[in-house]
Amino acid sequence: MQVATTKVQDMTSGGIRIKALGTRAWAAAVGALWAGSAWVNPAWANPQPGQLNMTKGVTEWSHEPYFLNNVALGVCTVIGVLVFGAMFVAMFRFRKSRGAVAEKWSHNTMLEVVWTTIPVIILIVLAWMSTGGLVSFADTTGSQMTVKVTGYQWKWRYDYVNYQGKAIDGVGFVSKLDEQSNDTRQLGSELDPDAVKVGDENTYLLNVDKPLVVPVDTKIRFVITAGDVIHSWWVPALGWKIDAIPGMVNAAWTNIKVPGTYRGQCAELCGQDHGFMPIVVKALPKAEFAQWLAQQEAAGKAPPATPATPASPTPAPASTAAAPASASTTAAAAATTPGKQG
Ligand SMILES: [Cu+2]
Repeated sequence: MQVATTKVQDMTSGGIRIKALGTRAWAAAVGALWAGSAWVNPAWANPQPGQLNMTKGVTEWSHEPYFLNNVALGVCTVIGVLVFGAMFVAMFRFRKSRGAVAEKWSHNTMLEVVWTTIPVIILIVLAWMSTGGLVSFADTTGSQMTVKVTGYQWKWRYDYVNYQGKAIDGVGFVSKLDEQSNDTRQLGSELDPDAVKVGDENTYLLNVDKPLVVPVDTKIRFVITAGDVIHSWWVPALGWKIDAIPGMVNAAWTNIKVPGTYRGQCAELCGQDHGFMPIVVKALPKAEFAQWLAQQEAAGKAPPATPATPASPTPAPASTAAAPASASTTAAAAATTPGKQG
């Protein structure tokens, strides 16, 4: 099994180099643990009403935080039972009315060493486990696609930057709360939130007019920022959320394994309509996505641009001044200009 390859690995993430001990080994171990069972269960995708635990998610990476959460929850439960158990035994069995007399000693070195060392060990183990996960999560190298996500009060903008090594031109849109949810949420609308549905799924405040469409089985890099205040882009099924901060670009990646529609919300209190800027990610099989993208690119170029007037005196010198005379740049400019207009 791959777990044996526990080497110190160099990883680059947003210009920060992090050395992670055994990240791959850890990722492989988690992968092996969940392999086979999980990808195919759509019930693990979107959180359900009344669901207690996290969702396991549908991406290559999402099982890792799910697993870590369960481990940490298990540790907390065991500690809770032991500590509260000891407390209740002390309170009831050794109470004054039963004639208990308090001991006079106040320190026990052995006991103090033990109850300091054990938590330290637990914390180190948990930190080691989660650091490996965080490092692999932040490593966006080898991405096959880039999408820029920008948070605004109170909507999201998605710009498709590149796909499979090719730059994408002019595909980007604003994604905001769907009309039915928006009508229903208005004060005094008297519309029923339970009636807002897509199929059987109640999508009140969880649907948008234009979802972010992405392909499955593709390492997608998200670069995330904001135009006004801090937002946070969170789709539980992807396994992470990341802050969208004005003036900063955060990066994260995902690789969705199951086609489907995954819903999320802004997870940073960002103003009065914070609760009304949902996120919808629609993951399509690769062929369908390629089709969708081609349509979008065509549509982006379709609007009748200003008539081609190459003789106009102002643009011509400006463009020669901006790109002084390299044959290849001129050719590139010549190639792109009609493309954009046509
Ligand atoms: Cu927000």
